[in-house]
Amino acid sequence: MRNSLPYTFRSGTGTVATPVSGDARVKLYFAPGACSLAPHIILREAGVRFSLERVDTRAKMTETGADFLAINPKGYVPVLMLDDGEIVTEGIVLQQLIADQNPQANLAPPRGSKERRKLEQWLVFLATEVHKAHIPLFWPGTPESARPLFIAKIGQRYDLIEKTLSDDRAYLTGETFTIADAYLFTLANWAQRVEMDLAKWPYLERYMQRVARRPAVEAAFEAEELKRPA
Ligand SMILES: N[C@@H](CCC(=O)N[C@@H](CS)C(=O)NCC(=O)O)C(=O)O
Repeated sequence: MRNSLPYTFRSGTGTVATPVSGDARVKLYFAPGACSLAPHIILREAGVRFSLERVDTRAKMTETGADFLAINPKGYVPVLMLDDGEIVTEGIVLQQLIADQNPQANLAPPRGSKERRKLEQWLVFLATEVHKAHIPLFWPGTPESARPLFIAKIGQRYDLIEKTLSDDRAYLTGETFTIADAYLFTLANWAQRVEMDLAKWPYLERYMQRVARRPAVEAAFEAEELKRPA
């Protein structure tokens, strides 16, 4: 069945929870290569101590046998469990929380600033226009005839991103890597999976290579047992 296992980009061998630090204060529930890769990269960029727990989003079970719906009734990753047990869901909320709690990492401008509003617009654009446009492509029941429509819509969004990157900026909002870059990288990394060729967007393609070389990204790929991007 086509794309019946949307987020297992490479079958992982790990079957136990993956402690990243012996003194982890927070836990990220993730599925390999899914949108949870964005907060995973951000946690590493921010130097946060955290642990990982893999989720089977179809079976709604975690790798330790926990009922995932009891952790997040919405049934999807990412989920961040804070050190006091608070459960936080919704990717762009997690991303901003990690950035705001670790301002030294410079992953988001201060709240209320003009620069922050620009970043927030990118985050919402990525969540609602790019991320969500991919989801039907992962559903096993999506008719073949509908796939080109979704792919064309994602392509339109990449056209805009390409135009933004075409002034040779290193990252989406300029020369500084932000949480929006972790998110865009995670989403555009699905291109092969949904049979899109990023060569059509050369600035985006080069951007992907640039972000892939960041140590935090390499470490996140290794921890999620993902195949390294080309
Ligand atoms: N609104 C959520 C959507 C998260 C989402 O789409 N998660 C996907 C992985 S990328 C998932 O876990 N899907 C499994 C499911 O919905 O059953 C967010 O932005 O965090």
